[in-house]
Amino acid sequence: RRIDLLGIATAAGASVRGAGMGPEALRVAGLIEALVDLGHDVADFGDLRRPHTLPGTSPASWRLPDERRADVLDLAARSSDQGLDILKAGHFPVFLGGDHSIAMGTVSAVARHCADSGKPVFVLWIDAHADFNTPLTSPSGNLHGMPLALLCGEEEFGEEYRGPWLGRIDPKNVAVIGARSVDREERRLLTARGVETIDMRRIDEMGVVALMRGFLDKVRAAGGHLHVSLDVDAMDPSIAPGGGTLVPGGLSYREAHLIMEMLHDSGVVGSLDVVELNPFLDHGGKSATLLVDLVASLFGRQIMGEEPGPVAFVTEGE
Ligand code: DIR
Ligand code: MN
Ligand code: MN
Ligand code: MN
Repeated sequence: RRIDLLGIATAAGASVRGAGMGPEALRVAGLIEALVDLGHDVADFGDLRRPHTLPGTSPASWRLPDERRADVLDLAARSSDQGLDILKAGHFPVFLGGDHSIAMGTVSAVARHCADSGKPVFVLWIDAHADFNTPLTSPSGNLHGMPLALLCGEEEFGEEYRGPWLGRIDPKNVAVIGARSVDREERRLLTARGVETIDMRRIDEMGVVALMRGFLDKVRAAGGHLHVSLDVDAMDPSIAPGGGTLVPGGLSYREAHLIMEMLHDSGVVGSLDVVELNPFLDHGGKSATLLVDLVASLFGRQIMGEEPGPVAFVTEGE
């Protein structure tokens, strides 16, 4: 099955700049080579981005919240449409962020695609945060803390967030794993909507295997499409320093890989986001390299596995 890469080069949803460089850092860290080496066909569609500074607009360093929201929503509409095209072609989309607000568009693409085929959509949100704030509950106002709430149908978003690009998911089909920084009102919403929140304490007590099995069994029983949204800050900052909102006490190297290995073996994953990598804050590509290795595990790399070897690199537009 062909893998189509689409970068969404933006930090408009974040408070810290730099995540806009994420897609290129993932390429430099060898993402395409790793996938080709596993025997996959890969096409790279380049990056969606917004003009940096137009006459009469602010430079990025003092861009106003309204302008940043316009960037987020424009990119969401475009990534939703382009993601839908990739899925319709039967390819596996890998969306390269960008801050986590890009999931407003990427998950929408998946929801729209599956609405056509009647397949239930499940989402595994691997993140230190739950990203379930609304404009009313958010303490920061940053849109990268809100994508899940929008996608799950929370109503406290203005008209400008609605459009044919927006898809909807069922909060009961969402699991957040790796959480350890959840805001008070956000926590109430998660509980009220029935989002399964697998926080770090549960992982400490039960281990990722039992917890992942429970969720994957549910997806399989429903015959669902699983979208995985991987935020670099899910991992412990000691192994993944390249993020703007780091929280101590995250997933270890092996816990993160084990999640990816189980996701591969499940056979139910149909789309992926890799988000919040901030190359400006990263230490010599450490986090970018970790993310590439994690994606490789998701796509079949095994410690004792046999690599089929390179197959083909499809150039843009083919
Ligand atoms: C916080 C931080 N919950 C917020 N969220 C982050 O601003 O809503 N999400 N960093 O990735
Ligand atoms: Mn996030
Ligand atoms: Mn996060
Ligand atoms: Mn974040």
